[in-house]
Amino acid sequence: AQGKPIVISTWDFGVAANAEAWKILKAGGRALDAVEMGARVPESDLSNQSVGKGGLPDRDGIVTLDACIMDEKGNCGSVAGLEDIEHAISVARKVMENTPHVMLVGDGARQFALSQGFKKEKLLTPKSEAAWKKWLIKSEYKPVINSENGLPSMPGDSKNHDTIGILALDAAGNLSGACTTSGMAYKLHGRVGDSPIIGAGLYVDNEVGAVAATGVGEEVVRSVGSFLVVELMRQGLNPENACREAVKRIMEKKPELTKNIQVGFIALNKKGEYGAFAIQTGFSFAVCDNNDQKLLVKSKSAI
Ligand code: SD4
Repeated sequence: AQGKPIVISTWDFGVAANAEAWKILKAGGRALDAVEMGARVPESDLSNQSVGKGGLPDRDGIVTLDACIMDEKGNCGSVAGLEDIEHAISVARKVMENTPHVMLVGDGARQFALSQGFKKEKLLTPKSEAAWKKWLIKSEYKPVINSENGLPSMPGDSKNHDTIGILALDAAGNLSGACTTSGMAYKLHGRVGDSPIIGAGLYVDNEVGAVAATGVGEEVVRSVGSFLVVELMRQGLNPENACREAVKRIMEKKPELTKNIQVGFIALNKKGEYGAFAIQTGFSFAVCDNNDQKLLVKSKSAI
């Protein structure tokens, strides 16, 4: 499939995010606005415990958000370890547009958000607090492979989700991307994943394509994953093969570790062709264009 406009997003909740982004794209709007508005959907959705409000906390019980955004001109903005603010992606956009910087962290990011008019909110919901208290009993840090269809975080919680990465190509032919998450549940306080790191969790090159990552962020940071996938597309690989090659490199470095973790990439090129690849099966991603709104699930295919 190919064409424009088009928007693709990670995981099942990408469907709802795409629907919001599509409102902007179908009206001829800018990819940057589309990805921001799309990313805000799971940020406010309390039913997922991995993005924005309602996200699972770190091991000290504090919800800290990581997010970044990048536009067609190579402008980017990012926040890491952001507390008390629901829409990390919109704060990242303000960093991009209203400061001379790319990245703000921790209390500085929070103060900046408040100065920009964002409201202070309690991000830890009773449901996530209960999950954390249950986790404290054993205190084992074991990232779930696909929280979409892997182990529930607590009884009765059949659906949990991961990071949202969302990539769009607008009617004008411009690419943008956004990535937002509460990070790995029960991480050390102060841990930053791949999602707010330009080149790791997200990369956009308007000449070539856009890429976002999900899964265990440490492996994505180590491989500068999203930048790598963009560069592989520049060398001529189609989006799926570029994602496959990046996954393969991660697996080859650590064959033992990668048996038990998930890392996945989604990619969209300048022509509107898209693809994805992940270490483990069950990686879902959502696609929305003029023809269709669909959810695709990657089954295991050869590396
Ligand atoms: C992180 N990449 O903080 C994120 C989490 C994630 O599927 O995507 N989980 O490492």
